[in-house]
Amino acid sequence: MMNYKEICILGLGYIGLPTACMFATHGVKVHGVDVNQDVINSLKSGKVHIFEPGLDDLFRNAVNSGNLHVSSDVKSCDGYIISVPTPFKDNKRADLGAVISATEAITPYLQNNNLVMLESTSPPRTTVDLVKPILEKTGLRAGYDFHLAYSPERVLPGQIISELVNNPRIIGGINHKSSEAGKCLYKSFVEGDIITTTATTAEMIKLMENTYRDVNIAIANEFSRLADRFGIDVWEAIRLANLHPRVNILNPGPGVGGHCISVDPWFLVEAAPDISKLIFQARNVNDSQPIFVLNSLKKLLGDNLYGKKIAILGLSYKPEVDDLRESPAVEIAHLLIREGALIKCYEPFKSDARIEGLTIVPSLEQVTNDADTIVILVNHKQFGLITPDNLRMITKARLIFDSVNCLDDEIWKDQGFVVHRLGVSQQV
Ligand code: SAJ
Repeated sequence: MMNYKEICILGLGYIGLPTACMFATHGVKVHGVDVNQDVINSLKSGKVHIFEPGLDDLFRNAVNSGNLHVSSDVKSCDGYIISVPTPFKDNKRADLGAVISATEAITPYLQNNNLVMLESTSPPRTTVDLVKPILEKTGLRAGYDFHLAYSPERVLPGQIISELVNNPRIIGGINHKSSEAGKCLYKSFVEGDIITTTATTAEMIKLMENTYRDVNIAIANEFSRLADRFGIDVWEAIRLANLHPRVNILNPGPGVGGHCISVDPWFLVEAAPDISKLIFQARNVNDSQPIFVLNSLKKLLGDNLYGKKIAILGLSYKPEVDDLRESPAVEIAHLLIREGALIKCYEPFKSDARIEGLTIVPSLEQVTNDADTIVILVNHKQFGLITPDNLRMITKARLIFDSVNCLDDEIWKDQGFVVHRLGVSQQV
């Protein structure tokens, strides 16, 4: 069986970098490659360019082990892992440009017995229909001369380090030998089960997982709208419904963001629009949840938001991360600006963020000091810990819209504040 002594990881982002560090700290020499020179410069100077709990330490250990090197150029190795982004274009079609360039960058170095592993989330058949033909231009045959497989990354941002090691890992080879080669590579650090299947099944599994979650969040978001209409508290209703042994409704919120769940279902819709209507509808429900937040705010503040001073708490796409990609909170901030509201934003996990058109300040004091209304858009733990006493000292605002159910409105009411929660009708 193949022994992978040195591998090249193309793409040093949220998945590629932790994966590179993991291999390096488990005795595999890793040559990490990124096309972004700023990323390479930052890593070379010892600085990790993304926030993920535990990653700084893991990176330091990887560098100290002497097994991790980073560079802008690919080099000859035993194995290659492609871990580049697959965003979608404006027309909701997958942008596979980075996968194509990364695959092309490998071809000059590809040799007999090498393994090429795609990790980027991709539409079904990408490994066999797109990656394989590019690699075979070398004259080497996939599955015979070299191994080719797809392995979805399934780690949850915020828990990447432990999930990389402990989650079950799916390896989909284009044939049995390729699956076994992939298994051999990942067993250097994966402690969860490593299960083999075909490349296209592995691609589909990844898309099914995230689509399943998206559809389930969509039903929770739709429930929040129905609850608002019928005069009930959606959070209480969900909590009680979930007492049923076979029901587990997820949390409604301001929408679904991030680079995975709000993107991946489109890959299925793109590939087979005639038979993915439910997935399409769920995407639309989640994508329109920021408008529901806006309309809920209008119910509270009046239709005309012009000149209203609003403090936005939270811009990241979900709690406890610094990632603003596809964030519904950012979208809501833009919607409020379009309505003429005067807004300031605070994101504790990325206080130096810059987004065109938004005023982002680095503290709770600064975001609330001249606000009339406070809008909480991300369930960061620290927002749930804010007390009426804290706020009273720093702002005259007494009206709070809580889109994530992090405040107890009864407690705040007793302290002279009015808290409205998303999906809780104002006629309760
Ligand atoms: N959200 C809700 N309600 C919920 C749960 C989440 O509105 O009850 C929102 C979040 O606030 C966020 C979005 O959904 O905006 C997505 O967050 P998430 O925590 O559900 O997922 P991601 O995108 O951070 O990570 C997902 C994970 N997939 C699944 O849980 C099926 C992760 O395991 C994948 O590795 C990752 O996508 C990925 O890279 O594909």
